[in-house]
Amino acid sequence: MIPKKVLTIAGSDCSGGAGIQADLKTFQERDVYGMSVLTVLVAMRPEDWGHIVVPVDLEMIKNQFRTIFPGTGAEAAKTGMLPTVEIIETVAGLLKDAKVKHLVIDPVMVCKGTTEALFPENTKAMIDHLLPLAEIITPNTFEAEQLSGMQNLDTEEKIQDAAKRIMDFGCKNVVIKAARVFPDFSADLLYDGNSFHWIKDEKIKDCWTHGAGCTFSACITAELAKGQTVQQACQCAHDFVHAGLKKSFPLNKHVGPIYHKALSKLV
Ligand code: PXL
Repeated sequence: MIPKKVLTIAGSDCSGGAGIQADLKTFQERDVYGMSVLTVLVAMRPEDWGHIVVPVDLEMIKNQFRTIFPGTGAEAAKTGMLPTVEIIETVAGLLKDAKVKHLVIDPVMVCKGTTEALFPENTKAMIDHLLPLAEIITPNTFEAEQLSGMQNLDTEEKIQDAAKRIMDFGCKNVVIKAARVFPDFSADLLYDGNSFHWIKDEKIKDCWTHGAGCTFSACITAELAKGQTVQQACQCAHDFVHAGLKKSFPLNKHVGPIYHKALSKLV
């Protein structure tokens, strides 16, 4: 059995919980062959966990991409942190030419532990260039607010409305991660252009969450590569992250990642 090949186009989180590191751990757990195009290096100051962000040279991003397309091929790809407008436009152009079968866009705008959007000017570039290519886009509620122009996504109706607005930018499916919104349950909303599908679960209180978003989109990418439907892939990603959150752990005094091995240890 040859495993399906999948690609992540994302940043390096040297602390290992998010970014490329989370994606590759997830790919391994989901039994697909992970490959990477590195877009940015992120380091964290040990004193306050402030982020130091260094974009990768544009030519080197193109060279890495060519190793995979046309050099190798992949069944599915995802994007994560794309640090500049120029990199977003370049990656979008490369993906368009490569005609990737399944494309998952994780519109990373913030890192956990920081409150401001890292690169606010990138939102428009994502909307213009990346969203029209996406089979599915996976914003959290903050990112969904930025993309939809809505505020305070704190009810099911508002979240559904935001999903509709985001769909208008040309993607085929939207899944909004709303784990923190409701006091008594965690929830993700999948919208396919016709109907709303809520995935609800028990609320996990006081858990560490670093890397949950990257892991969620990576799991969807892996499952689409293996031939699952979008709805099956989202349910699987929900279960994978939920199990990982239950076993998340403190890494140092600033952050704690989800545990990528949790689901496979359960079954
Ligand atoms: O969780 C968002 C994220 C994505 N990608 C990289 C990151 C982070 C947050 O730390 O470092 C590379």
